[in-house]
Amino acid sequence: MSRLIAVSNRLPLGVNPSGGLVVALEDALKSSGGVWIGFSGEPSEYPADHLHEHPGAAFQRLSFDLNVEDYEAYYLGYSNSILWPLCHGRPNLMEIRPEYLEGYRRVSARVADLMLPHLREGDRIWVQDYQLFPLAAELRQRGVTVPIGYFLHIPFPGPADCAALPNPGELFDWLSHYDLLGFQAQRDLGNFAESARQLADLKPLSDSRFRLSGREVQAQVFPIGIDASAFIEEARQAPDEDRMRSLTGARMMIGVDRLDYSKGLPQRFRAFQLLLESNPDLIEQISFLQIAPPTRESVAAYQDIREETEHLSGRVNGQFATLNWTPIRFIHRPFPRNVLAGLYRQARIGLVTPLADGMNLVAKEYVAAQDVVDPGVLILSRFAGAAETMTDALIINPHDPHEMAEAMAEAVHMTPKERRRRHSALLQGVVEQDVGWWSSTYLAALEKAAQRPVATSDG
Ligand code: GDG
Repeated sequence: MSRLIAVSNRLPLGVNPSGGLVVALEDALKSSGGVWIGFSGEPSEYPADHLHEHPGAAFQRLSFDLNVEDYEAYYLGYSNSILWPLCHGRPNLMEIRPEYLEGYRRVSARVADLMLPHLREGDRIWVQDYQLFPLAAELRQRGVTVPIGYFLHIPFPGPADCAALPNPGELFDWLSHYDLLGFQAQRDLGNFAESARQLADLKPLSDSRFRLSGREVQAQVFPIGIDASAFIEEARQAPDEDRMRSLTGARMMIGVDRLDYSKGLPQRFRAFQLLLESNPDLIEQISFLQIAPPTRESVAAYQDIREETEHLSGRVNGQFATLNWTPIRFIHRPFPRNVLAGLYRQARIGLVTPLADGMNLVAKEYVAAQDVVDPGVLILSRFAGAAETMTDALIINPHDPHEMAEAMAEAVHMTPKERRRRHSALLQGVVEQDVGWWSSTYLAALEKAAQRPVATSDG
C-alpha cells in the first residue's frame, strides 16, 4: 500500500483520536506507515526551518511552525477573514488586504519546502480544507509528481461570490494542480463547475472530469460522515439518564455549534421566541439548550456574533422566564464528547439550522445518539450539506423564523411512530456512510484519478 501523507492546517496533537477526521484517516495512515503534517498550533517568534516530530500516535506526526506575521495573514486573514465568509455566502464580511493574500501564498510555499525532504516515490498526498489551496501548485513547482488529492470541508461559492475574491483566477489555477477535488455536496461540485466556467477556462469532459488551466482534474462529491458505531456506543453509555433528565427538564431542544455567524444562531433564537409567543401552552414545558464554544475570537465578525446572540437570548429569557424555568440556556463552554452524546440522546429535538454549512456533523451525531425506540426529531437547514442526504429530517429554511417555529411545534407533537420512521431512515444513512466509508471511497477515487494519463497543455 502506498504511503498516505495527510496535510491539514492543524496537526491533531491530542493523545486520543477525538476528531472524526483523525478516526477517518487513522487506519490508512497506520497501515501505510503514513504521516500527518500540520501547523503546531501557536505562532512562534523563531520558527524552525524543519518539521518537528510528535511521537505518541499510531502514525507519524510532523508539525510546522509559523511566525506571528504569517499566522495572522494566512490563518486569521486570508483563510478566516476572506475565504470563510466568502464560502459561507457572506462576502460583505470579507476584509480584503493584499498582505493577507501574500501571507497565504507564503505559507503554502513554506509548507511545500518543509515537506519536500520527507516525500518519496510512491506516496500519495491528501490536503484538507481551505487553508492550503495552493499547496499542490507549490509541490508540483518543486517537481513532486505523486498523486495529490484535495478535500474541501466547507461550501464552494457560486460565480457571483467567487467574483468578489481579490484573485478568482488564481484560485482556479491552484485547484487545477490536484488530481482529485473532493466536495461535501452536489451543490458544491455544481458551484465549482459553474464558477470555474465563468471565471476561468473550465471545460467539462464528463460529469466529474474537467479541463482547467491546461490540466485535467477529477472532481466528485464525498459527503463526510462520523464514526457512527463509536458515537452510538458513547450515547448508550452516557452519564445516567435520570440525572440528565432532572438537569434538562422534560422536553428539551438542543443546538451544538461553534459560535460562528454561519451557524444561524440569531435566527434559531428568534424562531424559539416565536414558538413561545404562538404556543403559550409550551411555556415551562420546553427548554432550549445551546452549546456554543467560541472560536476565532480575534476576528471582529466573531465578536459581533457573540454580542448579538447574548443579547437575543437574554431578551427571550427576560420575556418568558418564570421563577422556576429558564427558556434558553446559552453556554459558551465546550463539553466532553460523552456528555454531548448523552445530551443529544436526552433532547427531544435537535436543531441544526446553519445559514450555510459544508456538511454539519452535529446533525449526524444527533441521529446516532438517539434511542431507537423513542427517538427525537432532527430539524435541519436546507443549506447544510447534510440536507442532500438526510431528507427524512424536518428540512427548513433558516431565514424564515415562522417556518422554523412551525417545524419546532410539529416536532413537539410528532407521534412516536412517525419519529421512529424518520429516525430509522436517517440512522441507516449515518451508519452506511460513516467516516470510514468517506475516507476509503475518497482514497480509492484518488488512486483511479491519478492513474489517468496526464494531459498535455495543447489538448
Ligand atoms: C467543518 C465544516 C463539516 C462542538 N462543540 C463541542 C464539540 N463540538 C464538535 C461537534 C462536531 C464538531 O465539533 C463540529 O463539526 P461541524 O460539522 O458541525 O462544523 P465545523 O466545525 O464548522 O466543521 C462542516 C466539518 O468541517 C467536517 O467536514 O461538517 O460543515 O464547517 O463533531 O460535536 N465537541 C465537544 N465539545 C463541544 O462542546 N467535545
